[in-house]
Amino acid sequence: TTMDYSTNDSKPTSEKKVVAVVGGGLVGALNACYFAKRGFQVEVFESREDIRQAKIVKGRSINLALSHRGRQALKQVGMEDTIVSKGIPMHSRMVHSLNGTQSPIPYGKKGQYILSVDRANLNKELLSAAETYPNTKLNFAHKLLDWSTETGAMTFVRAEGAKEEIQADLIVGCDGAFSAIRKQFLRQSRFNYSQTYIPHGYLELTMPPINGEFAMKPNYLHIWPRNTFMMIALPNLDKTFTCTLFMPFEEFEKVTTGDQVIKFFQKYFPDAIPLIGAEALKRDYFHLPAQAMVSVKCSPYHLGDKCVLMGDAAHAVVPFYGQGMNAGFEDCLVFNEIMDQLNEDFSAVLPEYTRVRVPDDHAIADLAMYNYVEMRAHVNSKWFLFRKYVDNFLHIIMPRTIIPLYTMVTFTRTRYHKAVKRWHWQDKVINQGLLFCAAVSVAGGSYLLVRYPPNMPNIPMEKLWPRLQALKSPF
Ligand code: FAD
Ligand code: EGU
Repeated sequence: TTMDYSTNDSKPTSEKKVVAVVGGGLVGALNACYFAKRGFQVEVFESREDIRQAKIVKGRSINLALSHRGRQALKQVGMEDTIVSKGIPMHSRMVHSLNGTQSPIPYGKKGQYILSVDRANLNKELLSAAETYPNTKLNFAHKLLDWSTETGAMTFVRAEGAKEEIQADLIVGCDGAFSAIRKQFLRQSRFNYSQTYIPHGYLELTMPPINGEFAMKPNYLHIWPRNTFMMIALPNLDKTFTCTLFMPFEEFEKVTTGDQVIKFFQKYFPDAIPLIGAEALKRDYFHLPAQAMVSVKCSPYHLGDKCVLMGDAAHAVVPFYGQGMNAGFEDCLVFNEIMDQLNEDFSAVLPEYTRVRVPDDHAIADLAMYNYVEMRAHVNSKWFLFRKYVDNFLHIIMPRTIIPLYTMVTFTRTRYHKAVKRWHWQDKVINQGLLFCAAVSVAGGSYLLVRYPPNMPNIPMEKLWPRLQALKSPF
């Protein structure tokens, strides 16, 4: 038999260091697989109970758009096929106009698509995958209270309120946008941090099947762009759609009765009323309050050789590019690549991870915020359709020169900051192209005028004057 010495799995587990992954959400669970695959002793600490046993999981979005970066990260731990097989491909957006017209706009070439995946299922599958490694232990109902930057000791509160102290060689903070691990970073000198709540909130509504079938075409990301208001719907395996309504909290506050909800939908999303159902809409709209959205940027992502942040803990982004989870998954993949390059030496890997990853995560945070501002400011359905047509058209006539930004972001692993740079460069090329076209038109037109002068009646000046006078006053 042949041995594969290229992997780092050769050391016996007992010699390997202990890695504590704090947070068993999407990124934490995936990270557990990555560290377990390398042979570390992995301990996952999650504040919630085991979601695989819990009945209903409250909290954020029900489904998410999974794209290339996320898939590549899943592939590396052998999870891509499992997840993709339970995802629903979305080949195009379906843009809903106010008058009910639906216009599809493909994401790319045939065979290029994103996937609608169920968040809870994805989380469960990743936790179970992590658990298949004998060197992984999942600790639920462990809420991190604080940790010591001196000793590295973490303090957890258990369900009954009892406290527990735990030590590890490396702490990986995957505890989301309101990270408790990050609190210690904030006390460090030269740590940069910014957090911005946007004025919009979001609300999720379920669109049930009609006669056992999807109420709208299933293989699309449905979108109702209405400037300040926006709705998005992603399909689920149970033939429902999850609609996410985005609008300013100020507007949410104005809608307080069932009748006002119907009035509001009649004005902005009339075609969705019969699909969601007027009665369900009146009820479900008030089921949960609108949720806030926050954008968090910070740097560095590491503290010495002891602790590193990944996923939303390092960079919460607003959901207007469908990249939060994808970027978080790519964090794990990039960290893993650096672990290969630098032989798992934490004192070298952690700073390198910060150096490589901060510019990219900051770039996607900025892009998502830019798209939020853009959509809110002037994106109605006509403008959205127009922009996407122009993007696709330019790409078709100059496939190598002009690549739409969302294509680089969604369907490639082009580093986010490189994608932004290229986007600016493409903008310059397009503008210069337009300027060139304008110049050619003017020059060509002038030439033709001189070469083929139009046959003008030759009127002497003294006869022209009275004519002009006549034009001015018809009386
Ligand atoms: P989380 O999913 O927040 O997980 C953090 C985990 O840590 C949780 O399980 C939590 O219980 C646990 N935890 C928290 N505090 C502690 C503590 N003190 N001790 C122990 N455990 C703790 N992304 C996409 O890629 N595509 C999309 O289409 C998309 N759509 C979105 C739509 C909306 C409306 C929103 C809000 C987000 C969307 N995202 C999307 C972003 C995506 O949800 C996040 O980026 C992703 O969930 C981040 O994963 P995470 O594991 O870093 O954080
Ligand atoms: C928001 C909420 C359409 C899931 C951005 C596109 C999103 C998703 C777009 C949510 C939009 C907006 C892109 C994808 C995706 C588009 C994208 C946004 C999934 C620029 C569950 N966005 N989202 N862009 O191009 O690249 O279709 O909640 F409306 S997937 Cl805001 Cl590709």
